[in-house]
Amino acid sequence: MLETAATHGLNEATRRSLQAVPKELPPVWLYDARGSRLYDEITRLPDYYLPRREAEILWARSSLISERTTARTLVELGSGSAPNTRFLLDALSGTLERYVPFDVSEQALQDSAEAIAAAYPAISVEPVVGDFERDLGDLPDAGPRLVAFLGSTIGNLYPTQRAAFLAALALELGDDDALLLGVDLVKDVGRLEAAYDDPWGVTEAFVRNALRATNRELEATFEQERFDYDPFWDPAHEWMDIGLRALESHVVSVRRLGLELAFAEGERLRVEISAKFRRETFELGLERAGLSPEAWWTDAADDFAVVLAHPPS
Ligand code: AVJ
Repeated sequence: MLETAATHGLNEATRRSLQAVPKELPPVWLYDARGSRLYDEITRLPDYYLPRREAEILWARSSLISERTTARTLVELGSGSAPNTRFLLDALSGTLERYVPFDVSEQALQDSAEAIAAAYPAISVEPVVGDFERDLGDLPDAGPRLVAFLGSTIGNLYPTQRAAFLAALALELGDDDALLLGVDLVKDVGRLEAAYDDPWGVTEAFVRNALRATNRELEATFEQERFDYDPFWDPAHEWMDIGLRALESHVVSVRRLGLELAFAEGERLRVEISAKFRRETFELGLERAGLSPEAWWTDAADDFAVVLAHPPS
């Protein structure tokens, strides 16, 4: 693979994560073409309630969102295959001219861009391949813009990363732009753990796919049989800690990074966190980033929230 500025950034982030304690892989490795397909399968699992709760909220609130934002451009960060975006595209049909899906997975992006372009011929679909933590400067500027970040993907970020990301976004947004966030809420531990450990092994296959991707792209030598799938709820941080645990002590090399990684028996490799939120602290975080929370909508069961925020005028 050719080393571009983008892969260089990812490679260096991967090096830092693998040398951290605990060892970690950046979650971006989850979303190659196969990983994006597996994630689509996750969204249909009975215990993975997130997309359905978000759909319930968007279904009820999208016309209000449309009235309040009158968006001409809809930017969607981490769009993936973007099933819930259609609620927004439908509701915004009176003002919307352009849809800009933004994702790291080129394949998922192309597939969803084509599907949306076919279903919404009046809208110009302008996909951007990028990492929302690095490439926010590349967004088109025809306002009013609505920037949507759905599915609780923001839960993948650590608190400091989240703060930096929201602050960077606040600087990008103009007076008539708005931000729409989907966030998963703290709830019963049993339900959270069930959402990340299904009996069919789809979630496990999705997480293990990060090892396949790094083996392929970084010439790493991870062996699946030497790791167990190990997701758990971390009550102190209020996030799901999702990763793998080494079954025996062994060494993994990551040739393209020049790393030899020694795993002890029982040592973990974290692949992602999935933070869960509470209203008060989440809104405080928005304000600290320079954003004004304007609406907090939840589903009937209070499982999930959709948040509308503006840059302060
Ligand atoms: C795509 C980050 C929202 O955290 O729920 C699902 C990823 N990982 N099952 C989540 C995921 C395992 C998902 N996000």
